[in-house]
Amino acid sequence: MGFQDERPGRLRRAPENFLTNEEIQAVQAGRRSFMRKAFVAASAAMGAPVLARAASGDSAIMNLPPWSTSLGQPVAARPYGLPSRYESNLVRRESPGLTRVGGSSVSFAPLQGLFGIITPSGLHFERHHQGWHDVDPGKHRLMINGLVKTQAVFTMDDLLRLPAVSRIHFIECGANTGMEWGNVAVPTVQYSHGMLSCSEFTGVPLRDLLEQCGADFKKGRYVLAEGADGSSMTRTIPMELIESGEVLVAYGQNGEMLRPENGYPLRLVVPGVQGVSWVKWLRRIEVGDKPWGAKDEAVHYVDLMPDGTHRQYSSTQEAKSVITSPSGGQILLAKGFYNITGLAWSGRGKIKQVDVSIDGGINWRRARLELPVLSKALTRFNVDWVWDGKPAILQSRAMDESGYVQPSYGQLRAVRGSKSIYHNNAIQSWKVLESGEVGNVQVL
Ligand SMILES: Nc1nc2c(c(=O)[nH]1)N[C@H]1C(S)=C(S)[C@@H](COP(=O)(O)O)O[C@H]1N2
Ligand SMILES: [Mo]
Repeated sequence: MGFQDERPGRLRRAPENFLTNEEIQAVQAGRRSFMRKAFVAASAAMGAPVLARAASGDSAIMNLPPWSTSLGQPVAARPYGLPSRYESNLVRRESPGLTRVGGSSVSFAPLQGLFGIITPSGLHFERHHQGWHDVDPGKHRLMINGLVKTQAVFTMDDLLRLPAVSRIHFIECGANTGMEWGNVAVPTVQYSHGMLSCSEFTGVPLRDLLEQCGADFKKGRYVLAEGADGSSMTRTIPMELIESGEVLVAYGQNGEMLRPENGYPLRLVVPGVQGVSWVKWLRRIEVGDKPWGAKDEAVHYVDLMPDGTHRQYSSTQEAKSVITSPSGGQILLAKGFYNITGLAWSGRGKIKQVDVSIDGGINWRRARLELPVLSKALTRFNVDWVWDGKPAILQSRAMDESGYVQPSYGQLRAVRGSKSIYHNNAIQSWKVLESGEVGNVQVL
């Protein structure tokens, strides 16, 4: 559902769409009228305007546009499909607040404009410690060594011949929502929660490869995963996770090969565990009897606790949720019906319940969980809301099947203090002003 607004070449899909910086500036400068028309029509789409448009003979339905009576593009015009040119605003973005050092960079997924639970591969967030590469799959190898009977080197062809599984899982960087620890309150859900994506991954269970090599599962309780890029990305993965069969050596993402930015041709998929363990451009797996204490686990991705100690090896992403629309940077220009929608996820299994509050956590209502609800995958929730035009604070709170409930900032800080960067799963609040503008606020 969408409609053309007065500017040529622009399609609005309110209220999910995210305003461009120019639009936000225009609104802040008080030039609201040019936007008002578009937003009123969309946000009241379920009411009188829909009927009025029919009665008055809306020219967009009465008159056929020229393309309706002419020849369309041939299939050959696009051997590989692309989004409509009207969707050019829905892109990954780099946070203006984050410095980029060489190839070390982050791009955030535009959660405010996505539907369902699968992230389109071209909008999957990116986190590279040393830039990305488009690796020749014919030359890529995976070595398995350490506490194994026979060391092995697999080509991509070898791996593609083995029995494969496909599973839908979320990946979240441990640093997602990190700015909020310092109450920086970045403006949009893209920047506050966009280091999060969910795909169908296809590959071979790492357990099967280790069995094939005769791994010593008794002594070898840890596995090192090493990437081939310049960042020397290495992470220790506990053997229990691998024995469960969940950890995949994956080459597929959403039905095609991985994208280069996401580790083509091979990455580790470690469901429920923070993104850094999902080693991209995977080239070596070593079985060992103790954790390696590599830089990316001993020094990075650690949590500074209130008593001054560092919590290392945090791995499971605890239950978390966020309302993606209405969310920061969006504007409601008319009272009336809105579909509050968002995402919930847990590294411990399935989401069991999501509650939504429109008054900053005083009253809670249960949201509808949309199917499928999968273990360690994003779950879409929706709840009906009729905005009365008064200020409101929108929040969502997830509970997973282990009974864990997503904490408020007060509860999280009581345990974790406020010096952390990583692993922030607190309840997010979006404040709706009387003007309809939605912004990021922190509620304890
Ligand atoms: N080889 C390698 N693997 C890597 C990284 C990297 O820089 N190099 N970044 C890690 C981090 S910190 C995250 S959050 C995820 C991001 O995966 P994505 O870029 O596919 O979203 O990859 C992880 N795997
Ligand atoms: Mo990360």
